[in-house]
Amino acid sequence: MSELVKYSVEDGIAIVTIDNPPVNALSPGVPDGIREAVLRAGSEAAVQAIVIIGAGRTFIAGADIREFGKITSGEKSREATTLHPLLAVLEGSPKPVVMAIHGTAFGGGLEIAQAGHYRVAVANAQVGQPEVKLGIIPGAAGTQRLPRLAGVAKAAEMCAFGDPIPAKAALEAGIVDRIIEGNLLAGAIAFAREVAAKPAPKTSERNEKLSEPCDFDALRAAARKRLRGQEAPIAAIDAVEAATKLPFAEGVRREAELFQQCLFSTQSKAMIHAFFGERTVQKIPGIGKDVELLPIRKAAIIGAGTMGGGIAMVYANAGIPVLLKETAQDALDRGLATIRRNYANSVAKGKMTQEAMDRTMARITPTLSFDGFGEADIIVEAVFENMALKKQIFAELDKIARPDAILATNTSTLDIDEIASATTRPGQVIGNHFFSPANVMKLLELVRGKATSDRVIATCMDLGKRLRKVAVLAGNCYGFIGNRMFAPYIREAMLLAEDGTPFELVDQTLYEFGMAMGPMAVCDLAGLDVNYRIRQEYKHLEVPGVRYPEVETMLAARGHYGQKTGRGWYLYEGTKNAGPNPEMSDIIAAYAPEKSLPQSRASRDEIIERTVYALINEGARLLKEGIAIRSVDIDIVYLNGYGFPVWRGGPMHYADTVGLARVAAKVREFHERFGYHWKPAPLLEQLAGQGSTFAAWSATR
Ligand code: T1G
Repeated sequence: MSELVKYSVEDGIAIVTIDNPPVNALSPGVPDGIREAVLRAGSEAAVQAIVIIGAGRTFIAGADIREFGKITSGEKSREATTLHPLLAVLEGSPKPVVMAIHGTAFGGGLEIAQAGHYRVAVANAQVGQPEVKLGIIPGAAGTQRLPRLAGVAKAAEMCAFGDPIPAKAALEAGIVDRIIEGNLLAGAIAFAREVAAKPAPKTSERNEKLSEPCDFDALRAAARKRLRGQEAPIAAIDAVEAATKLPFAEGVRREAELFQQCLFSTQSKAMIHAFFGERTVQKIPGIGKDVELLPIRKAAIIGAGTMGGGIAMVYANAGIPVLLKETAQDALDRGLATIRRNYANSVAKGKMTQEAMDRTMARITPTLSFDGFGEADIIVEAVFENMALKKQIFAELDKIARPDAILATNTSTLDIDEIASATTRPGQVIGNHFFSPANVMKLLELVRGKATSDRVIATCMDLGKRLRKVAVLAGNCYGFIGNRMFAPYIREAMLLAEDGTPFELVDQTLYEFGMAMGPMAVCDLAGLDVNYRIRQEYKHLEVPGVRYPEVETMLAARGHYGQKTGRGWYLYEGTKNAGPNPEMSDIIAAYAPEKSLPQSRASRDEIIERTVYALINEGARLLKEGIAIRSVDIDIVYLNGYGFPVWRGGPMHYADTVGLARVAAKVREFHERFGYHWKPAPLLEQLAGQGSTFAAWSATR
């Protein structure tokens, strides 16, 4: 028996244990190991039934995703990795096969479990077909067996959206036969004894649920809305629908056709890139797993505004008691009221019980003083974006915080080193840039100053996971990774508008490209006053003679700040967009001739190239400067903080997909047409000239 799959017999019950840490993926050797073990059990007279279980923390979590690249590159054939021979042996076993599930039975793991005759699970196990999150669909008959176990509508929903369900729901749906209390293996063996003498039910022959109603077109519409632009969810629904129309074997063939189409799509390559990217960014060159983490048991937040209140919720949600300090009672009361309202909304939507809300709220202690800050393991400053104020606060913290406490700033653009210079412990100072709303957005930009210690970085990276955030480490520059790149993206969107392209067309085009919102709508959401203030603060840095967008500044100067005032690029009724603001069109119509701006309407392609390639060009500069460690770090920032479509993999993966030669040629063209801002980044030119990619260059870092 292979090391990956172990075999033993306990009083007539064969036990097949998969031992392929960390998640028992179906890596080469595992499917064959299971098949050999089941065949062996079938041939041994003493064996009456078979239990299949995962070692370590989980049942099988799916196919080995790393194998897909070998298939799409032609290094391996699809046939070499198919699970169908194993599925046939499982379902055809003369002795009943009981699947014992703990942890996550996902993808191929659940498909193997479905080919078994029975499934038992511990209460905190989860089952799911999350393949669409990788841009593919179940490829081992999951779309054919799951409707036979759970019914067509439930199966179609699980395959289309990829969301896992807990064991109890799986029991109710008919996917799991029993919840095991206590020891899973013992419970599974006892269950196996019970069913040993009974005829083993073959899932592929259980057709009674296939006639259950399912509105496939309504589900397709829901998938197109919720997973806008993604192809795999529709393919998954098509595959499940085929199960209701075709015999099992033909349904499996239809599933295989759809799986193959998805596997070779650019969307799947992008989404697999994103999956591994979220894990790659946790690995910091030069900071190994041996670095001892600082214990984080208590936190303190300074500032109970939108950001501070959201950050306090993040800590409370993670089970970490947190002090929340303000300077005035009314501000503190407003902050607490907002937090309470947010939780109450979750309770009203059934996302949280009242008891959980009360327990979580109790972890937040409002205060007007620094009492208790001496016990905090991490203190996060979340006050107004003003350097003098931040330095004053850090100077005070330097006196009252424990020497090993982490002093973090939530600044979105300001210089970490300058803030750290207000303390005697710059090694303990780090940027913790949350994205608004902090209790919702997944991205957390960690910003290392010159002196930030490895221990503080490693601790904040680990803490990011506890806070259920995707943490990415950035170097210290204006805007770090996200905002530094977003500035040229927004600039180009506005210049397109000033040059005659209707700004609502700019927004619509980028929305259709896959961005969560168009650039002007984003500015209205963030508040035009934010850009206005930043522009005033940094106007002295603007290059004389170089053109910068003006019309938004003109609108903000009139007191129109977007959603918060009801008028910005668009008109608003509450948060509802009530259409383009005619006043903005008037401003542009007056401004263009005044500045002798030639007016032309850009094509949709040019709108995307002018905005997205501006992101890419700046991203190439960040890479060269070391502000971003790898191109995938930039991608993960944009996928989790800026609404970039996951099925395009992020701006740098998108550039690699388009081809750097093509991107560089366009950047050079724009440089000729628009000058200064479009100076091609040297790294982009270099890699384009070499026929290379950002990913390949990053792999050498
Ligand atoms: N293949 C290869 N590596 C995997 C993997 C997988 N399926 N799942 C996780 N890893 C690696 C991961 O990259 C990380 O590596 C380590 O394991 C720990 O993962 C045939 C075609 C199971 C919920 O989509 O959702 O089956 O960084 O940090 O937070 O029809 O991993 O340590 O080097 O995420 O405890 C379907 C994907 C595949 C499940 C555990 N299955 N994995 O989360 O640990 S397609 C999935 C997860 C398929 C079939 C189709 C999560 C997890 P490293 P981790 P975690």
